[in-house]
Amino acid sequence: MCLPIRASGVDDDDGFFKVMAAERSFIAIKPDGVQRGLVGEILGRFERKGFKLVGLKQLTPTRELAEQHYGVHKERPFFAGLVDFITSGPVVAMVWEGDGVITSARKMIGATKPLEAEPGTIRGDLAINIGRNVIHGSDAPETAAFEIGLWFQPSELSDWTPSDQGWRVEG
Ligand code: DAT
Ligand code: MG
Repeated sequence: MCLPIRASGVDDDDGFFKVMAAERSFIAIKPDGVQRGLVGEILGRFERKGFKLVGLKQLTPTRELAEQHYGVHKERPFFAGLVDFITSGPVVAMVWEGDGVITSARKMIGATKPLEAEPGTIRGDLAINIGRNVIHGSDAPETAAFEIGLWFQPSELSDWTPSDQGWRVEG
């Protein structure tokens, strides 16, 4: 299991060096998004927002991985179909980093039912059906930690500083 946060430090106004948590979220483009050629469109939205890509790979999930990932839904009637769908082809798995990325990514993704997702969101713009809603995003720090550890080895995640970081975040 790897943590979704990376410790970094800042000098605050009071002169003390404070340890800050760099927040991370697990985002995955589901098989429908890959099959429909939406990978670049979706990646571009997160890049343009200014979040930092720290992990990226394409894989077809095993049933075991899919069942663990969606374990919280295992009693739901749609679970079997959901696992069939998510294992049906390649998924683009990503880890994005930045303050507030978990909540912000959920806003960028939009409501679970694409017809209820606001225009401007990924699901609102690119999907119509709940069973083909294109993208997954972690919904809380605990699920982000679990999902990042499930899908990625620590060695697959990059600690790096974008050269334009000062133009994204003040300080
Ligand atoms: P989200 O993906 O927005 O976090 P969720 O965690 O409630 O939504 O459900 C996970 C996925 O399961 C969702 O993206 C699509 C599928 N799903 C959820 N509710 C469903 C339903 N009532 N019928 C069919 N699929 C459903
Ligand atoms: Mg969910």
